[in-house]
Amino acid sequence: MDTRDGVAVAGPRGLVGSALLRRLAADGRDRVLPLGRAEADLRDPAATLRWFLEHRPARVYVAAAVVGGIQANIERPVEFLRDNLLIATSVLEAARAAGVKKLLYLGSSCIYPREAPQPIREDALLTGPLEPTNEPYAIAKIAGVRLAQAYRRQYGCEFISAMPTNLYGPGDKFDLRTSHVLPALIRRFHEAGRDGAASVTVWGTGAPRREFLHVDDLADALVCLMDRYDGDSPVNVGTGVDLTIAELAAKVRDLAAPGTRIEFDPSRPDGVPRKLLDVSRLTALGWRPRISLDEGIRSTLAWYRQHLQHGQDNR
Ligand code: GFB
Repeated sequence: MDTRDGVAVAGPRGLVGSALLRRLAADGRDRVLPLGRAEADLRDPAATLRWFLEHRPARVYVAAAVVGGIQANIERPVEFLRDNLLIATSVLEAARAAGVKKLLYLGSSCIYPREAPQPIREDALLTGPLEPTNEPYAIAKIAGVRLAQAYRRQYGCEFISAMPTNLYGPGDKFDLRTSHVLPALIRRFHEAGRDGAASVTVWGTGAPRREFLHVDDLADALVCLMDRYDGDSPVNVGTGVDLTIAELAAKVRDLAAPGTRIEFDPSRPDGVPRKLLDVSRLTALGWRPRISLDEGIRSTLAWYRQHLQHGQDNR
């Protein structure tokens, strides 16, 4: 019997994977097969292939990756480059060998050139030098995207890839040293409110612009792409709207610790000056984000506070 009726989520316990599990469970259409560290070490091609041959999923979302904020990228370049390369090579090859019908590989908006024209179109890939603070991660993700395209061309595999913008939401990492900016701000302002601190220090100049997408909107977009898209080009996933880090900090402050003064620490890296995606390819498929940034920050702050209360802070 061909049991290829399930959908595998590689990286089911991360920010993206856990959102995908929620989205797929709500859908109820598919048998969902979590593929995390407990199931197989995805850096190991033989272990990964064994899992695929045993479970034979019909479709696969590749959300497994070593990820982190600007500081983690600077401190651990080997894991960001090596582990992400290994994950891409072993999962895509196992999916081909096991006859997976469709696979969606997750890239990232940071794979585009640092000076790419804004909003960034998919065809800006590899047209210029990368942002140095995340080059190892970007190189691994570019290799993954190119590998998905190579499997399409050489083997006719239905492998596609998506480029999400900066993500946030429940289940994120709130470690101040290694997290992305939004969870770090939520934690800093929450703690400032709790301790009655007069000010909060935000890294960099506050001038860089970023686009933020709630991870539940991302999961919805990925399901849409899995259902409706089959092409060689990666597809950007974002809201099409950005703001400065200073504006973002003010939003979090107003919700978590109104009245707190914001100070900037320009000795910390700013990273890429702007990173706004052109999302016209995705919106042409009829997809739109549903969660506004204000609503998303409010619900993520509530999630953080609730999980702190239960002693499950992600430190
Ligand atoms: O989210 P973030 O670490 O990643 O930083 P990138 C975004 C901006 O927020 C930078 C500033 O300009 C930071 O200097 N920032 C301000 C802070 N305060 C903080 C803070 O407390 N923590 C952090 N982390 N940032 C990442 C890549 O780049 O984008 C990853 O390094 C990934 O590989 C991700 O691709 C989507 O947007 O600069």
